[in-house]
Amino acid sequence: MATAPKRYLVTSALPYANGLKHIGHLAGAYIPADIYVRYLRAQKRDVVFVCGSDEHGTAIPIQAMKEGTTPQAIIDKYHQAMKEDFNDLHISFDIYHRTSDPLHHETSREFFTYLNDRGELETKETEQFYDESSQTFLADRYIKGTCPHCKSDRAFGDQCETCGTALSPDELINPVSTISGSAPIKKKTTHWYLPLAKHEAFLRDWILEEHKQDWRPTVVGQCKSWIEGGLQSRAVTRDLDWGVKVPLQEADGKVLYVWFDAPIGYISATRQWAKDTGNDWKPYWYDTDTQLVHFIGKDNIVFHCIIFPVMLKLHGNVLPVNVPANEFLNLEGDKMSTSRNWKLDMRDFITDFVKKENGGDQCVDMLRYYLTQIAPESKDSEFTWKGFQDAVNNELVSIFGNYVNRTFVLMHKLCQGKVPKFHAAKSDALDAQLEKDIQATREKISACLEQYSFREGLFEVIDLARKGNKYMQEKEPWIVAKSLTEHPEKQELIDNCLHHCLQLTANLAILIQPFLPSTSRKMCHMMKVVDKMLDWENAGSMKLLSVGYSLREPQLLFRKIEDVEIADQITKLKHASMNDASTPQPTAEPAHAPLKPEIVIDDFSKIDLRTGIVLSAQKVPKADKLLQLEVDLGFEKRTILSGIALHFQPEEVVGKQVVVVANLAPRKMRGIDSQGMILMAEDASGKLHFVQPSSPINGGSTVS
Ligand code: B3M
Ligand code: ZN
Repeated sequence: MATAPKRYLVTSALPYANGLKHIGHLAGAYIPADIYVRYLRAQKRDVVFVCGSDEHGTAIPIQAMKEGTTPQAIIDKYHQAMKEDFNDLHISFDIYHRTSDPLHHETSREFFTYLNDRGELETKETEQFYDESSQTFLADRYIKGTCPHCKSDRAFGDQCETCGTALSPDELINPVSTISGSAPIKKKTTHWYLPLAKHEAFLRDWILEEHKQDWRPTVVGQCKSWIEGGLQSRAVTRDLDWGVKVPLQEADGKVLYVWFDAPIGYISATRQWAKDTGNDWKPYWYDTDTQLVHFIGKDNIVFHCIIFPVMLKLHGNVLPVNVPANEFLNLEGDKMSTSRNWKLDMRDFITDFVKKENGGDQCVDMLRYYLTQIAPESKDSEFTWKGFQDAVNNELVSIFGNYVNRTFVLMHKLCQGKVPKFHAAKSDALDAQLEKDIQATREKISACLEQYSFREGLFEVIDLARKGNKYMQEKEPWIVAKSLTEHPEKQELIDNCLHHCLQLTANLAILIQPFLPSTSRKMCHMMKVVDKMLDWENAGSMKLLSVGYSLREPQLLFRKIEDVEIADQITKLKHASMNDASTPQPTAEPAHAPLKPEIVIDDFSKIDLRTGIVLSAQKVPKADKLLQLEVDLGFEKRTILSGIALHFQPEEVVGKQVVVVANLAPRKMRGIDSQGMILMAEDASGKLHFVQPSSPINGGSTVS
């Protein structure tokens, strides 16, 4: 086997700081990179994971115009927001930098100067579109028109929004200025160009020969059609006042093209990381034993596989060893689109799931799970809320979570909460098979991750948990336990089964770690082991947990996703897209329930409202809407049936302060006397919320 390379530099595409990013971005460039990096770190390999905000280009001033503010305010707002969102979703960058940073300006100017001084750039005077009213040259997003390919009118000077084709302003049919809406004139201007055609032989050799096997076919395919379509010189400067100033006197009023400076942002980020941590950044960009890997979406392929590599080669840097670009993620049967508001922003998921009472880290891992399971690695794929619910409920909860939970429950019940001994003399073929499966799975997952096949790698982890369930089912320790009084020696069979189940649990914690880091950490807590156990080299061992070691009580790893949650999300999506972002709508009057007939104060004062605390909660058999609550009113405890089971899990309501109608006549439901009623508020989407005192208060306090 080849020796592992010295160091890795892993990058995720720098998102434009012109708006929040959606889960398509997350699935394309961030989650896979994070899995890869966590896997490398688990092997103690030297890896730096860089990203940051792309704060240049016409997209920024255009967004500022839309929001009626300055470009600086826009980048500050969205840089902060994106950084927080990535953090909330546990994307573990070593640095999240930004291209407005002076260090980046310096790095980009140095890069440009290096190329220009060596005659690698050429200048050309051409006629370009110009908006007379605003006295602006119309590059990129400053000009729009009809797409020559798909005839959509959402085509810009750099790309068609509808079909994704890369365009130049001259190709647009009926071009208009997006600043003034008027038809542009043509005006002469000089720019610096990167002559790609000169590097055709290099690109052919490097991509179409050297990497034709190990890069994704979709990536090689796109490169091939670019190369064969004839490589044009690319302008690397623009007439704009927003961006990195071109470091030449004769280039006054010009900035570097955003796609020239943005990828250099990977280098600036590495430099900043090195500065912050006292490391040397140079080996990461100059030593040939560096493995540079760019994670991107398919719309960025040409920049990362053709243009930036040519720049890197000319500048004497390392080239990427792979560019695992993903295809697109659709949403509920349609292309994700910011302009049509058909999308799920990372932030929306964070607000609606992660930061909800029953959310937290488990919801982060649920999203990471589903987005990896459907990752558009070889073709476009689709996010559906039903798919999300099925993945969580049928795989994470029913297979993985259930396996771990059963193992712990049985170990507490049948082995005094301790790791039992393995009695080799009683070992059988099932035990041996499980050992083999664990070994083989580690190898398979390693191979998948080394080849950037994250979907398949994740499948292998779940499949191993599935095998664990099967093993336990075949061994049936709970049945064996019934014959212990007559055959006490059978305890050894129980011990063997749970010993193996526990070692498998520890292995699963290692193997799931790159994908679902929080879940793995929760498992370590339950097993009372330190992070060190998660080192990848430990996977495959059947000695991870020592015999006699006592473990904690199980915690549920994942909750179920309820029907109402996904119904709410679909309603929200449809509602948002009706109120399309491009056509701001007046906010609709909130629908409200009609008022009931008037009452007098005496009517109201008959109702005795008291505060209480929920002591326990359980589902009522055969009544899917009811929870049976035990509520402490201070002076007495009450059993109350409440119709909230579709909205809350029993464990979520325990400990809650509530307001109870305390003098309501008892009512029998499902054979249980309900002694009161809990007050709930219902919002427009039908979601229930507890009516509560604003701060903790003794049970039994009056409410009036
Ligand atoms: N900001 C475009 C994008 O987000 C661009 C990526 C830059 S990576 C160097 O699709
Ligand atoms: Zn088009």
